[in-house]
Amino acid sequence: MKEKKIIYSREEMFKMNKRKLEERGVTLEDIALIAYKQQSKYNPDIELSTCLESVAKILTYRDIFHAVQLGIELDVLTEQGKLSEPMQGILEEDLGMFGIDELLGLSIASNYGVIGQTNFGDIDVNKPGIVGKLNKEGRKGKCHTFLDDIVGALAAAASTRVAQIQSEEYAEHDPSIKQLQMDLKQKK
Ligand SMILES: [Ca+2]
Repeated sequence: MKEKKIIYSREEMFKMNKRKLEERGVTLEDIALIAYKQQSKYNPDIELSTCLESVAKILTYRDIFHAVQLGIELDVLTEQGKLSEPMQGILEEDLGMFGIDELLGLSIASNYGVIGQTNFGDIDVNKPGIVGKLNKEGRKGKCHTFLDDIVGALAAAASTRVAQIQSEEYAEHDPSIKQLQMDLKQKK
């Protein structure tokens, strides 16, 4: 039997994630916009491009790749009526008491600690931008049971990552912190 490719490089995982999200009507810019809106409340001088960069980075991680691919696959199979009962009906109806979709989202956001989880909760409740759009589409025949949580979690992760980078930059500008000087060239 011919061996199947199941391990992908980070660049391949990024491209596959981007394509899969786009096939389901979500661009990386849509996700970055939510992260930007969330984070600019605390850091008014952040830029959308920084958020977009974070979204792209997050989409290269293996754990996140598996969560994105699995969640979207389940949505697509549900839309095609290919699951068996009881899951076909539960996912088709986006049963509120189901919760495994939120759990998958939470597993993505948890890569960025408690703040990542809190930011995911905020997006889950308020449904900004593309998350709200997916939610509405879900009530009109499309199945976005997993996708809305995946997208919300990616935005939360990106937003938290931007906050972490900002804190790091802020710390570097603190005059009370002495920078480590490592001149590697002189030490042979
Ligand atoms: Ca959902």
